[in-house]
Formats: sequence, C-alpha cells, structure tokens
Amino acid sequence: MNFLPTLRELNINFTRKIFLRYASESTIFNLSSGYGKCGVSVIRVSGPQTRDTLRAIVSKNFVPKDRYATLRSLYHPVTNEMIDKGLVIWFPGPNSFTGEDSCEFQVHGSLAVVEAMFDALGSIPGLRLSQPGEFTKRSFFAGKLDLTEVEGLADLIHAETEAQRKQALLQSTGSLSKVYKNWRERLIKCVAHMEAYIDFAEDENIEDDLLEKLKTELLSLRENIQNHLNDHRQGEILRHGVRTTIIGAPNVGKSSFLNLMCQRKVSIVTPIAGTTRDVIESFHNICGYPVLFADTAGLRTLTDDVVEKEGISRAKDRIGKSDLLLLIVDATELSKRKITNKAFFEGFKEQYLKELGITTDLLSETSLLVILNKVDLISSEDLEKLKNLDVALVSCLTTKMENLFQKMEDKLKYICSQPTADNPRLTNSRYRQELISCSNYITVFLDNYTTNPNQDLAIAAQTLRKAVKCIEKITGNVSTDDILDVVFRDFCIGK
Ligand SMILES: Nc1nc2c(ncn2[C@@H]2O[C@H](COP(=O)(O)OP(=O)(O)O)[C@@H](O)[C@H]2O)c(=O)[nH]1
Ligand SMILES: [Mg+2]
Repeated sequence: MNFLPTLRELNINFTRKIFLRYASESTIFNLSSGYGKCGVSVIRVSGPQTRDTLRAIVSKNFVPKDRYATLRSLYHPVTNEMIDKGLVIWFPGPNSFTGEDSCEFQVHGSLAVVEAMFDALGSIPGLRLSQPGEFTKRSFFAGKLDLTEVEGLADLIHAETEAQRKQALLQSTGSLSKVYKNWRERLIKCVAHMEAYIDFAEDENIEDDLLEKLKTELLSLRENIQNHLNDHRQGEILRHGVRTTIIGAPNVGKSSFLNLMCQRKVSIVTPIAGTTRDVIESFHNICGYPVLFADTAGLRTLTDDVVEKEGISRAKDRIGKSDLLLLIVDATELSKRKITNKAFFEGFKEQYLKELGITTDLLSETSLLVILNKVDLISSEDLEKLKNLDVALVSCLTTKMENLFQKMEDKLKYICSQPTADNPRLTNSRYRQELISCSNYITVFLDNYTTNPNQDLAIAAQTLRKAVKCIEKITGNVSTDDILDVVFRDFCIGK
C-alpha cells in the first residue's frame, strides 16, 4: 500500500515555499554587537551583493577565504578614504546563519567608526539597513531555524539571569523543536493511516488492527502532550520572571526588606503603620533566577483609612497573581509567643495568615516562604531556637541574612525547575494554547471514534489534520504571517 501521496501532501515544506516568496534581492547590513566606546563592533552584511560589498570596501581584487578572519584596511567606496583596519570574515551561503552569502566586519568600537562604516555600506547601491530581527527572519525562511528556535534565540538575547540563559540556550538549539517535530511526525503518520483506512478499507491487504493501533498511538501522544502541559508553568515563569510579593502585617519591615534586596531606597520606610499603599515593583537577579519583587501595604483587618483599605485590596489582588509569597514576620512576635518548635510554628502560621485576612484560596497555587525579620531585637538564645524552623532569618537593620538566599534559591528552583535537553519546558503561552487545541482535537477524534464507529471517517481524518496544524503553528511550518509578525517584532536591530 502506498501512503506516499498523503505524507507528501502533509509534509510539504511550507517554510521553503514561503522563503521563495519572501526572498528579496536586497542585501542588508547592521551592527550585530558592540556600540560606542566598546572595544569591537561587529557589522554584519547578508544578501546576494555581499561578495561585491567586500570588494567595494576592502579592495577590487579581494578574494576572501571561507569563514576565515583576515585583517584588512577598510575604505569608503565613494571617497576612497580609509575608515579603519579590521577583521573581515566571509560566510558563503548556504552554510551561513541566514543561508545567504554574508560577511562580518569587526571594527574598532567607536561611534565614529561605526557611523563611517554605515555611510560606506549605505553608499553601495542595493544595500540597506536591516530591520529588527531581519537576519533571524532570513535564517527562518532559509529553514535553518524553526519558530521555537527563533523565539529561544530572542530569549537568549534578552536573558537577564543564568537560569533564563540556560533555558533559552536549550530552546534556541532545538530542544523544544525536537519534541514538537516528533509529535508532528507521529500525528502525520496517524493521518496517513486513517486515510489509508478510508481508501483501502475493503482491501484485503489492510491490517485488521490498524484502527486499534491508531487509537493506542493517539492515546499515548495525548498523554505526552498532557504531561508537557502539566508543568505548573515552570518554563513560562522562568522566562517572564518569578512574581514575588512581600506581604505581612504593618511595620514588620516589608519595605525595608525590598530596599535591602535592591540595595537602594525603592520603598519608603517609616515607623508609622500604613506607610506603603501602592504596590511597588523592582526586578532582581536572585541566585541566577529572575525575580520581580512587589512591596505591598501592610495587611490588617481593622482600619478606617480609605487609602490604606485600597492599598490592602491591591495587595490581596497581587497575592492572587503571585508565584512566590514572602511573608515577613516580626521575629520578636515569635519569641514573645515562645514558638520554637515546628508543630507550634505551623499552627502559628495558619492563625497569623488568618489574622492578616489571607484566605487559603489566595494561597492555593503559590509557594510561601516565611522570613523572620528584626532578629537583632531577640536574644541569641531565642535566635538559636528559631533556627529549627523552616524560616529565613534576617535583620534588615543590620543587613544580617542568615540563610535567606539558600531558602530563596530552594523556592525558586522548585518554582522554575531546571530545564534539561531531554525534558525541555514549555516557555510560551502561544505554545500552550496550540497544544491545548491539539490535545482537544485528538480527544474529539478518540471520543467520536470510540462511541460511534459509523461516523464519517473523512471528517475524523480532518480532525486529525487540524491537530497537526496546531503543532505546525508552533514550529512555523505553516504560513501564518500574523504569528511571524509577533515573533520577530521583539528582536533587536542587527539580529
Ligand atoms: N530593629 C529593627 N528595626 C527594623 C528592621 N527592619 C525594619 N525596621 C524598622 O521597622 C519600621 C517599619 O519598617 P518598614 O520597612 O516601613 O515596615 P513595613 O511597614 O512592613 O513596610 C521602621 O522604623 C524600620 O526602621 C530590623 O531588622 N530591625
Ligand atoms: Mg512598607
């Protein structure tokens, strides 16, 4: 039996088709790294005129060696004035980043040199400055990267912490792409089998248990997708930053804690209860994880102040949107109540949260770390006893932080997890939406198939094709200009 027509039809490399449509005559250039007062600036050129560009800038007889750095004098093609001496590298297509002929000029990093180079390149007819993301877009259309790799690359460029860098690097080098490609191929096979069944059901050569096998495969595939989706949004949180809210009663030192983390006076600190009213945010790299701290109004149930009430309402709203809550408690409160063992402490925590008006539904999806502040006010004996509890001990006044970073790192690791090449994390809500739809189409197929064996098989096959489309929208195998616009919009110029 020949499945080839179906497979070929589904497997058309749309990307290449689009590339042919998009491939322009234009050669683009831009600064890809370094700017003003940097040691080196790298200016990249890509497109059909790259070889001519090298001749125009270096010399008429210049014969570049593939992927080999050579030190050359660089000239303005109109004035023939020497601009700089720098390294020139020639990357012939198709084995270049963009798939086209490209080259790099590594010049001295001053603004004046870069401007003179831009003027020189701009004077060559047919050359123009690239748009943000245009080099990567060409790479995508040349089939060098799929959309998940493109988005991983954008994340790598924007990564602010070590954990984000690791996740982005894995994605940009194809870890997610591999998973989604595999699911797409498995689904395509299912469609092909389904169509074979429709076409050749009467044929005696068809395997009897073809539909049974199909069902087993789709159940297993759906389970893989579900497991990938049930990730507590770890990859997305790491990508966007862990929303961390500092909460507690008035005057326990919440604002002092934010200032200590930021090493500057972001939030106003006074001994007057109810000083902080708005939610004050500040982004920080904590142990390699991106943390978006929010200082909030002190929580108390008894207040008539309208502004403070609004502050408390904003704080609660923020609690509901947090990934991590830092509950600041005055350490003297615990030593006063003689709470030194774990069981008592758990009871205290529950009661204390209730007193603050924090209900369990607000906490359901959120991790909580208790931070005992003002340890400078308790005896060293009491401090020793508090060390038995699962808390971080700090003094914002003396800046003493016993075990704070270890405790924070444990929580952050748990919230973001450690992505690995074998188990890459879902990092993007766009992928989540498409995978949910994909899984739903598989469910529709399985439900209809199992409950109604007489269903229209052509419609069933169509449902599976829709499931394939969902995955193709993630990786960019289909022509969806609206998705491409969103993906490339956030790239920086020169990449
Ligand atoms: N002794 C002591 N006082 C502190 C400490 N942290 C904050 N305070 C004081 O507690 C008061 C309330 O601090 P603030 O940060 O405004 O508390 P918030 O209302 O929870 O934001 C201020 O007078 C701070 O100087 C600490 O570690 N030790
Ligand atoms: Mg405050």
